[in-house]
Amino acid sequence: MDGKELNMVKKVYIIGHRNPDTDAIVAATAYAELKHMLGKKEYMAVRAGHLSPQTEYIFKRFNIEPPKYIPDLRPKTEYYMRDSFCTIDEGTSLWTAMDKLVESGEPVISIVDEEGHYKGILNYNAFALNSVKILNPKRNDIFTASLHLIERTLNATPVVEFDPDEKFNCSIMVGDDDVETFRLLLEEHKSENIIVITGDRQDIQKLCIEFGVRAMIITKDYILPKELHELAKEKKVSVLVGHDSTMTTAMLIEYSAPVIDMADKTIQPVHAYDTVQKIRPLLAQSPNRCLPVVDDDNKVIGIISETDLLQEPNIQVILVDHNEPHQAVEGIEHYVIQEIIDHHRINTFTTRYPITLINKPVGSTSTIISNMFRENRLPIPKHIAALLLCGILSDTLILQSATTTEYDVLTAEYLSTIVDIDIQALGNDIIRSGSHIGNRKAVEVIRQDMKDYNEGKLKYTVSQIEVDSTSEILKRKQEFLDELESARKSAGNLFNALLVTDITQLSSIMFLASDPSFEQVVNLPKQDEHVYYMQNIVSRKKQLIPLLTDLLSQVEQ
Ligand SMILES: [Mn+2]
Repeated sequence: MDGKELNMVKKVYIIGHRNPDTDAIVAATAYAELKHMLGKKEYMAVRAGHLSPQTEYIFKRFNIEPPKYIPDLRPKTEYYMRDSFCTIDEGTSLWTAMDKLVESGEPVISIVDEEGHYKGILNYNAFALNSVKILNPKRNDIFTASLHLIERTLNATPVVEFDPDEKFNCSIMVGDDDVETFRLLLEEHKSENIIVITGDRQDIQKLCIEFGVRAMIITKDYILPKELHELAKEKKVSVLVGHDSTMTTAMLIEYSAPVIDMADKTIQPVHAYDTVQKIRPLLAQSPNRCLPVVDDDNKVIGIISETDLLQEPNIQVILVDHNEPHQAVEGIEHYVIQEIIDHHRINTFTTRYPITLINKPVGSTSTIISNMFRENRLPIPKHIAALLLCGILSDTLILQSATTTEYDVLTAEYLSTIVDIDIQALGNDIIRSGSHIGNRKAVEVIRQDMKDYNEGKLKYTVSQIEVDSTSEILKRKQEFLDELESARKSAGNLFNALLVTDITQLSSIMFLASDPSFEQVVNLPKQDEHVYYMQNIVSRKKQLIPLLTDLLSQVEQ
């Protein structure tokens, strides 16, 4: 497989703007449902911010799970790692493990315990280094193994066997001396777990069994005589019979050590949630520029190398209800954007690939999504129709805002027949659910529906809230102005504004915290110090933003 295939797109996030309003959240939810109905399961609605009180009310009312919250899309390990990888159980013999390492073609294999927890890595460096230490003939051939591991490495058959899984330190000896000389040698190593490799020398075989060595390995398929077989059972001496010659057996047996003894246990794995920025230097320092990836439980779930970071990430995105980069979730520039579905002015990204860009001058993104169901000849499920209707009514102030088109009205009527709820009644419920300022902090109200804008080098924000009456917020005027001013200063903006729309009057007031260079060109009727009256203005994007853009052109840059 090449890298492209390995990093196949696993998930496509459908996501609205930061500080999402109802339209952004329901459009994402409904569009993901449409994709699922078309058999595309990899699409998933997510949200780039907290639910506003209105959106929360709607999801609760229709008993629907809101999209998952994603605080940012900064590149993370899980978006680049490969999840096709092999691991080796820590008890596997070094011989089998090396075989697997060579076969995998990877520079590194993770060693895990029975439950898949990370224990260390096997790579060629660790093998070479530990070979010098462990397979060193000066160390008297002492290494750890078990009879089972030896059997598997040598392909040997046990004829008499005791405690095959017990791990012990072995001293290997080759029984090729004269019997008396060999007896002295055995005496010398009496305290150790001796494993003797021997051929068809029955005198040596008998000596070893009587002496009570830990195990005896008979080479070249020689047969153990019946009486020695009985004696071995009696003396509890294990006997294995292998196919190879003494020389090959002596060499292979040392590869029976469990692989964990040859592992590099100093290498720390990376976490799936680690940012690419964090793991880049770790990869650069790692012996093979390649590291295992673990989950919260320290279980190995993938592998990542420096080359993987050069591939496209395995997630892509669809943007709904916005197209300006600074309104999108942080980190968006790292991903392929498949589609943009929106109803705002175009001030958008350049893309690397052709994309589906649907932008219609209608009252809500929900209107566009509703009609995509119809274009695909798919029935709109009742709960999705309810969400989409709320999206339209919320964005158009119950079909009254200047952005409302005939298309929105017809779509809302169509949806209301599916949901079987009166448009005006539902509209009143949802507008009211979002309009209570009550005891909420000014900062919370301002951030709930705040959008960032750029005009050349000038930056500003406009927040909006819909209310039953402006008197409550006017009583707390100073608190709101102070909050706008401190947010403006910390962001280095020209101004931060809050549009307070009175849904009973279909007019607004605007709180403005501004640099004097802008406020002096604002020629709107003043209702109070830094508070302007905006007759008949209810739409931020269609009425207020063009007006502000005009005023901005008069500011000396
Ligand atoms: Mn919208």
